Amino acid sequence: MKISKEMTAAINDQIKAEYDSAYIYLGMSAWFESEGLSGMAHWMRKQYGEEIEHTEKFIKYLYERGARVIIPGVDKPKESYASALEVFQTAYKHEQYVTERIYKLVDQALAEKDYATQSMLKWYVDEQVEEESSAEAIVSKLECLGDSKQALYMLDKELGGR
Ligand code: OFO
Repeated sequence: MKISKEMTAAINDQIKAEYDSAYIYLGMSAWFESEGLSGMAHWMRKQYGEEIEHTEKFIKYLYERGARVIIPGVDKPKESYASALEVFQTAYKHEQYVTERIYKLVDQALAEKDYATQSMLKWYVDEQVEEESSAEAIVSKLECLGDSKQALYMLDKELGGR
């Protein structure tokens, strides 16, 4: 069964969203480097790599379905932040937004009775649980640290081990 034009367009749109995510995290990584927080910069670079993998998974899926992939332009990410807490709060909010997008894709696949796309999307539904929970856990830790520079550097070291 051929994938619909509408589903193909929606997945291409999600490919752009995943590239945008990758760039957002790369931008966050660059900001952490400029702040001397190399562990957090490393964590964000790893996240960048994961987003590229998410992108490539969608691209491969469209190829498998014989559909046309459109490689998108990427939005320029934000350059600076007020604090490490703001960065991770932004990351957490962003992942909630991506989850909503994935759920909309699932809704569309269900409406179209596109069982193959539903099955493929299950991986992303599960992945988003992990994405949200890891960002939220770091937000909680940063909220506990308050203004302690020492605790911030200890957390930085911990995140460098990702
Ligand atoms: Fe691709 O999950 Fe984050 O954005």
